[in-house]
Amino acid sequence: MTELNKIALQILSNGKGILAADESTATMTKRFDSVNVSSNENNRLLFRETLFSSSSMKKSIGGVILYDETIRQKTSTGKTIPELINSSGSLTGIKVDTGAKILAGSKEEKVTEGLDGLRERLKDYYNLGARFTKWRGVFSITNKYPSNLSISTNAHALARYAALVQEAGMVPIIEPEVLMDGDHSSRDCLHKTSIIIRKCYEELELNNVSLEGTILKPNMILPGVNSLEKISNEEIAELTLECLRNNVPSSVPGIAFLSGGQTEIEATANLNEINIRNNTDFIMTYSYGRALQQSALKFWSQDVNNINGTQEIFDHRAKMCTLAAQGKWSESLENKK
Ligand code: 5MM
Repeated sequence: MTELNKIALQILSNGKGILAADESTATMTKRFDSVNVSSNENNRLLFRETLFSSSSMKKSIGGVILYDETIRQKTSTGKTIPELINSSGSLTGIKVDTGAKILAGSKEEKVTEGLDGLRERLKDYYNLGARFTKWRGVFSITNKYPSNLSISTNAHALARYAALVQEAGMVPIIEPEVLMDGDHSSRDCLHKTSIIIRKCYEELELNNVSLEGTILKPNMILPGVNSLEKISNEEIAELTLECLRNNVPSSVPGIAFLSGGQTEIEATANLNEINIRNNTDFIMTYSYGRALQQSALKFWSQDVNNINGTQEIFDHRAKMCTLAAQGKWSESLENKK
């Protein structure tokens, strides 16, 4: 087993998953605005420190993805944030892309940037305590998109990023996110997501990325939010498994889904169905942002000093996700707190 494979398994095994707390300041400000909390450095730290010191960190959170601001912050007790995360046996991750920008040549689409100077930034992040990283490529579905240009430029960037991250001794999370926006069908999502994932692995192999030291962070296969299609959690699980079984090389140790705008319960129920049916060798778990934090944020916004109450809400969500990552969740457990 290589060192990178060990790190990937440490993050994903035993029902653990990832807390995606890597919102850029702009996104965090949107989240705070929605609950009327001022988005300043102290409040962002307070909310995140509250989550990272919750008791569920030990059992449910194998890794936390941070944003640049957070990895450099210190907690109220003087520890660094990576020290706080490590103290519960969890690993520190860092978002290293610099965001999705307009793609020259297909101006309605985006390409994720951040390769310039990445080798040097990775050294810095490793020294700050990071052991895994994240880069997110974004794709939209319409009748003409994603274009081949967007698929190949984003896949190429993801692969160059991943090679640099492994060179720096860290595990790259490969996140090609197909957005839920639009009125496309679940079949269309299956078809387009499959093409994108295949292209990513073609580029990763070309760049000599060792797949057993990577984690895939994909979307689930869903109809667009404006589609009239009705689909059950079971069908979502089957389509998602079909996509991953057919397009992800078997040397990849694990898959950690993004929630992408699903509600907390939807994201949990779908993950549970995926695990009940998981007939692959991949670990199937979560790397949720909104689906782990939404209720906790709402509660916290009522009284930012109510640390215990906020942690209780977060602990419940994390526990539900851990059960779903083992196919042991049921809706009736949601009310037993
Ligand atoms: C946590 O949010 C990340 C987005 O950050 P920016 O838009 O500010 O760059 C995002 O990449 C996230 O890690 C994934 O999309 C998963 O989050 P969700 O909420 O989709 O589970």
